[in-house]
Amino acid sequence: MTLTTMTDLHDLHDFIRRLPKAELHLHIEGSLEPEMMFELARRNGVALPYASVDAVRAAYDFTDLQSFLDLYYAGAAVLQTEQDFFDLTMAYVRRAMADNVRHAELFFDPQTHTVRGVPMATVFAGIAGALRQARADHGFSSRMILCFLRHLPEADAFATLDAALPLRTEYADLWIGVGLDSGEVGNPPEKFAGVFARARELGFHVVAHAGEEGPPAYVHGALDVLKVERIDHGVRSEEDPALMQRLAQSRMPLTVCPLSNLKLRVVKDLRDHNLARLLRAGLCVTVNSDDPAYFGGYMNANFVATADALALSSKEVVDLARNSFLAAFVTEDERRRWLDELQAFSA
Ligand code: ES4
Ligand code: ZN
Repeated sequence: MTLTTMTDLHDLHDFIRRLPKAELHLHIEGSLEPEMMFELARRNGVALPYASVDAVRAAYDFTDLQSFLDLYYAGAAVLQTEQDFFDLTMAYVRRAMADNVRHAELFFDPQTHTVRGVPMATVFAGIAGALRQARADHGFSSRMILCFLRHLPEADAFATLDAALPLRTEYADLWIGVGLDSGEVGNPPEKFAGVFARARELGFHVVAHAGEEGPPAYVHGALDVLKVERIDHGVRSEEDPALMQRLAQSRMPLTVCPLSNLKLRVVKDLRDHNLARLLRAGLCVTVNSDDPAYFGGYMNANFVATADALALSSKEVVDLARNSFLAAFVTEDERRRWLDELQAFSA
């Protein structure tokens, strides 16, 4: 590498770090760092099947989505009190702010917690408490998206929505949408047609994971049956040219998570990732961290690794950040403010 290209890369990395951006695909339970896992296990008297923080990190050698989910659900068992959810969320917000994330939409999985006897109200209070404090103290903007676990029956999703609805008024400033996550293959969007119709009638925004490990048909299903407003991941859409046309024409946002796709072996090398091709085909692509404590990096790590592996231009990096604000579930005033900031930054 020549000295000039090294300087250019350093400049691009610095540019990425300072770039204002939004994160739209983040599972708050996936931001549980091993250090906090140990701290909460100690605080709550929970036994962990690991001898040390290093042993936890060593276990993060995944072969596919399910091999990750097994550890992710086990790790979440240390989350018990409102303070635990508060601390988890505040730790994420600090990392996000350090990466110049202006706005974050947090996925949370209530079923992972209610099944262990943690009340729905405890989960909401802890996460929302931290997000409200971050807004008051730092002007950090956020929203919450309740995700249904797709490996469980639709009836469980209905019960989860019913259990959360009494809290809607109290958290109206934050809880604005529902999503669909967990093991994709064998659990197509159509399984959740009823509960998504109900959520839409209630005025919630709707998103779903589709085309991460599942086929393009699941992306079609999420669009046609669930009527989602964004596709989470969606990288396998590239296998279906008609779907690519449709996504480009509608500017349907895709919340792509490059380091997640690498860690879960959706791609075997970041240089094989199709993010740049999707972007260059006119799709509304965004970059996100998914489960940063498990996949090796928060927002800027995802941006930097992707820009390097795919030789993204500074214009493309700005396009990715602009897409994140365009795809956010915020007021037009908020959107305008961030787009103006981005414009001024990149001028
Ligand atoms: C997830 Cl990467 C991913 N895919 C599907 N469901 C999830 N839950 C947490 N991370
Ligand atoms: Zn995800």
